[in-house]
Amino acid sequence: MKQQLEQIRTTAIAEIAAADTSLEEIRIKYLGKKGALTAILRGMGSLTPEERPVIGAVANEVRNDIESALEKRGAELKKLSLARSLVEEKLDVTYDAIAPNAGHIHPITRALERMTEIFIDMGFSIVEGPEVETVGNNFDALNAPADHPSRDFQDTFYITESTLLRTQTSPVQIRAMRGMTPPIRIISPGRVYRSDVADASHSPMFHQLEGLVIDKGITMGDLKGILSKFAKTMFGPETKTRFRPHNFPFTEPSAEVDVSCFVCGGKGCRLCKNEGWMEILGAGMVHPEVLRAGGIDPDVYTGFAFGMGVERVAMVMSGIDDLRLMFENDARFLKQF
Ligand code: 2U9
Repeated sequence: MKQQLEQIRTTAIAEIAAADTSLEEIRIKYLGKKGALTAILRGMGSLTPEERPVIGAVANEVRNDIESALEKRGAELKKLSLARSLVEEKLDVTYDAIAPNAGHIHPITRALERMTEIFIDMGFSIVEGPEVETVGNNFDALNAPADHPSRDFQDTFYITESTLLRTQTSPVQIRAMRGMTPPIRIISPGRVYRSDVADASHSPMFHQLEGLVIDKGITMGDLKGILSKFAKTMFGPETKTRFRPHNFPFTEPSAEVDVSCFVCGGKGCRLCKNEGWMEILGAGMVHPEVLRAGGIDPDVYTGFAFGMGVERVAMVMSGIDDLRLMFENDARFLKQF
């Protein structure tokens, strides 16, 4: 039996030393429940009481030797495999990374968020309202004459005789005025609808951002200050603003507002079509009749209002000259932003 044990030790240790992969099979072969050493230990019952401690001690020794040989070879193999992987598995740090397929913020949303943020920073609050409006809020309260062309069913999407898809966000501000007492300082961003055929500069749905300030003693100077600050923050600190007289039913006096081209600084370039200026806004002092329609006494309060098309701002900011690109949602176009 002693000889058998010695034999097991020699062959096991030789096998372990030669092993170059997993040692688990060898461990089971010798030390497992049905292993060679276990089988011998089981046979010890047939030994004499004198032989038993002698053979027991040898068997323990053989087990310890096999275990430490397994441990030693295990550590060697681990080192070897690390060394091998360091040589074989070279990392190419110049390899092109696979970019995650992230979504993009749409240029219209981006422009709208930036514009809104600038007015929030100047102390304005956001008001929102329904896209389906009454003719009363959309036209009457805004002083649009009964025969004003914008009222024509060819220009406006009527739902019934007295309801329509709002053509501007001003009715939201009419609603707000009725529920507030001045000072009022609000902006109304949102979708508006006009019965236009889509082309490079028209779309039957587009976004507006309008603003309204009402208090005692508000003047055209306040309007100029706010819009010039907005233009400088939005388009760059060198941006100038230019007011040209215009006519809107809801403001008096009214103006169209141009900003100096932020690409050429006013010299003339492709973006501003050699004008040096870009029209982006309309504005004016709120008409007394509109104040009255909003429940505000025009003998006590004055106010200014302005409005701009968000798509127009998004287009000049991203140098795009066809509005349809904004709505086609071609991923190849959107991915550029
Ligand atoms: C109230 C009273 C007056 C909002 C205003 C404009 C001038 C304007 C256009 C810009 C381009 C519409 O999107 S666009 O086609 N808007 O020129 N909007 S003043 O005036 C108001 C608003 C609310 C109670």
